[in-house]
Amino acid sequence: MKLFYSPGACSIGIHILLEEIGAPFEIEKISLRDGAHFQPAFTAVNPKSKVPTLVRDDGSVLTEFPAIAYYLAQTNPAAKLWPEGVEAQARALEIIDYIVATIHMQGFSRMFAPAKFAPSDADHDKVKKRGLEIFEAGLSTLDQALAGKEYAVGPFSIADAALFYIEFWRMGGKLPLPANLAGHYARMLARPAVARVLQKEGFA
Ligand SMILES: N[C@@H](CCC(=O)N[C@@H](CS)C(=O)NCC(=O)O)C(=O)O
Repeated sequence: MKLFYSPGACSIGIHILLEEIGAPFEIEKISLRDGAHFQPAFTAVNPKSKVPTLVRDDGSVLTEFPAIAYYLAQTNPAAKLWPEGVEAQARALEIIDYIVATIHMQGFSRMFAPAKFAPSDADHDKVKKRGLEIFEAGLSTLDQALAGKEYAVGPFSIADAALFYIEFWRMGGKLPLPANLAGHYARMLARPAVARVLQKEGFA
């Protein structure tokens, strides 16, 4: 298996899941900053020009964070990445969808790619401001959901890998996290798999 990632992008969550599983895998850096995701060598693999992109052992390509996380969890049951019981499973999916579809796509994307939301440069500051509001409201909602919990829905699961990437973005910006997320982020940093990923992606 090979993961195409960009350092510190949302692909870091999938990278963590692969490290948690512990089976051999390859990684290939696609620097979003350098526009490598638009180069033919990568669009031939994923025409969506997005990371995470997973190429499986049979050569087939899987995209979209929730789909990749679900696939890895289901195909590696010993790693216990998929929560037990329908309630915890539904809650994990609820958190992942909120992170991907709302906090990331609606909030963070407005902050980092305002041109996708407003063609005129004159509107970009407003778009970025709205993105930050959505991002912060999302963090606050998730902080409440994490109250009294070590991990998102019980033991470590795919939901925690998604949570980590938005926590990482916040701390990368050196802005504080709300208390429950700060505790979760610290627990994530203490996991050996997370430490290995941060080192491999050039953050340690
Ligand atoms: N919905 C996708 C989002 C993936 C995504 O937007 N990834 C970002 C990096 S965090 C990316 O590749 N952006 C490049 C671009 O949009 O040009 C998923 O869940 O995997």
